[in-house]
Amino acid sequence: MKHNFYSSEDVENVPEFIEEALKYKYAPVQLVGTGKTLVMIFFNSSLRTRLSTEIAARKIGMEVITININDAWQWELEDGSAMVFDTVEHVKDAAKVIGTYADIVAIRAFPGFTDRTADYADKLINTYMRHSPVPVINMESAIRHPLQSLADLMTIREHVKVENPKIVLSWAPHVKALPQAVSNSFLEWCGAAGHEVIVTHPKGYELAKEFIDGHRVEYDREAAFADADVVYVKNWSSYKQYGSILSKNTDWTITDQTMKLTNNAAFMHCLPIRRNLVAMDNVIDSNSSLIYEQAENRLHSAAFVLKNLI
Ligand code: SN0
Repeated sequence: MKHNFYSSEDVENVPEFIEEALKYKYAPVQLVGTGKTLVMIFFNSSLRTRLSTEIAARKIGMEVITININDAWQWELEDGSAMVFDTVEHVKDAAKVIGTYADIVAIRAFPGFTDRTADYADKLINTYMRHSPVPVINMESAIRHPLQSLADLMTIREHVKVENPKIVLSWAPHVKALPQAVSNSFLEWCGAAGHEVIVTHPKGYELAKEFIDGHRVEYDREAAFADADVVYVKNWSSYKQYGSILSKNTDWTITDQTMKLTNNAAFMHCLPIRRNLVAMDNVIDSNSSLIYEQAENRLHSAAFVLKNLI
């Protein structure tokens, strides 16, 4: 594994990495993190990421310090700008200073949704990584959520016993404009693991080419769901009309009728899920639902990544 955990590109062999992460899940705990400190920096809300990463770090012996950025100085990302407005500290100064205290740094920073080019350059975490003397973990940046995707693929490997599963990524309605990060990373990691994904969504919700390449878009939802073995559901806002909500069409809510189109597919979602909007209670709570298995694997994916970086 490379110096940082930012995307699937930081892992040499993704299928092997998934297998090793699963072995590590059931192996006796080793205190490889003793005497080391993880600093977690949050620009946005978190439940699973915050708890699973902190508990994973503590389990292998690390100390953990978490800061919510609202409690700290606002960071400047541009080089050479005169900092006469709200930003107080340049990200490169923060990265260099934190790197003298911490052994690993983990960052969550969602997209701003005002400037697609800036969001897709993933400026905050990339600038931070460039200046950080210590490894950086992506805890969901503007465009990627690799810890989630690793846990998702571990879950598929463990629970979906079909040789070459048909995996569907389905858009679902939402009341808020959500990031594309979870969907982008799911496609990226599935591709690296050798799975082609059938992506289904209303017109206008096409994901960025760099993530959709190697996968297939099927606008006909029934055709997409037919014989599926895995249905991964997620809302995302439009990439084309960047950050917009183009549809709140509840025909796209996942119901037991939708699931009946599949080959008794596993239902997956990264959580938090808006119940009876994204999917109905009886789907979320069905025997085919893997949502808690995915969430549990967040602990093991984080522990495996931390161990590798140490
Ligand atoms: C985030 C997202 O990227 O979609 C985090 C998912 C792991 N989800 C939300 O922000 C949900 C917010 C809401 O209002 O439901």
